[in-house]
Amino acid sequence: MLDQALDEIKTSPNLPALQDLRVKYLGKKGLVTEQLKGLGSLEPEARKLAGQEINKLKTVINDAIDAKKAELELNALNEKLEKESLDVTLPGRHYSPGGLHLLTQVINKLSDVFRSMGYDVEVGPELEDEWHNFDALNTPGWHPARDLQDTFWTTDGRVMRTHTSPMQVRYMETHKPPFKIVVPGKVYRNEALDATHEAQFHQLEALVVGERVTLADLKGAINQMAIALMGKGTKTRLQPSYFPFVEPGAEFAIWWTHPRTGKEEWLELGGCGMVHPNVFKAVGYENVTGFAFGFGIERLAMVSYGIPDIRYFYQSDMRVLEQFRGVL
Ligand code: FA5
Repeated sequence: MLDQALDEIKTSPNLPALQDLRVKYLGKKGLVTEQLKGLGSLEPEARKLAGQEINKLKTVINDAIDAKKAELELNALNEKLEKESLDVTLPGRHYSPGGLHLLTQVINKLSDVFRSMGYDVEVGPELEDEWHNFDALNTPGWHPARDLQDTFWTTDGRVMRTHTSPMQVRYMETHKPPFKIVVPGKVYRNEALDATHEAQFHQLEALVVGERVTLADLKGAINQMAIALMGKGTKTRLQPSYFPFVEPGAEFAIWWTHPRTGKEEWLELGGCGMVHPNVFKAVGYENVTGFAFGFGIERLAMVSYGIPDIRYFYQSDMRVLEQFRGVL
């Protein structure tokens, strides 16, 4: 019986099974206990010997069970610890970081440049009324310049702004000069799309109004912006042009070195000029002068980063987005 008992104890798989063996051998009706009960029928001398034998057997089985119990408990504890353990050597989960769109990065950079020049950065509505987008900017309904900016009208006669210039009017209606502001934002035009024309694009508008603001200040501001964007020694040029809301008006360009071809050339950026007296009249300003300029942000980004087609900005092509993640 001892061999069998020890064998069963040794191979017992877990604590409940071991407890069953304790009951089987040492319990009230266990095999060893039953043997003790049989002693009564023996002679005293034989009973003593048999009693000693059975007690020895009991002790051996009991010790074996206790030892096995300790072993099983230790195993269980180790298993539990293993389950709860944290393997700090595992590689972390990879999350691909998002990034700002190239246009957002360029707008942020431009905003920083102008803030450093003392300008406030403002935003305005993309859905405009005719007054702010055209009439107050000295462009009444009959004006041929309206055709240059054919746009999207809503059925109630409002317009998706064709440029950021309406914010000149909105800002002057609610603020007193002197001030210096820039307004980056989306604009919309009913365009035939091609590599350099989108129906939705971005502009940045600047407006400076005060008592003695001059054309020299305009040239100085454009120069300062160009130097901040392209570095020391950058040259700028104004060429006479026409916009109904400025007089005189000009187109401005930056002399720069193309980052890919290495060639130096004039980069036409946008329009500018001294605020037209009719615009001041429309907002009730007197005895002030001011300048304004506005340019296409895609245009600037395209030449800066060698982007050949404006449509890349709006196709959400991951290859394009990733190429320009965190460039600025
Ligand atoms: C204007 O929109 C004037 N509001 C600029 C201005 C502001 C003049 C203040 C005077 C004083 P223009 O229509 O030329 O001007 O557009 C300005 C710039 O926007 C262009 O030089 C070009 O860079 C960009 N642009 C115009 N149309 C598109 C288009 N369809 N897609 C992408 N960029 C465009």
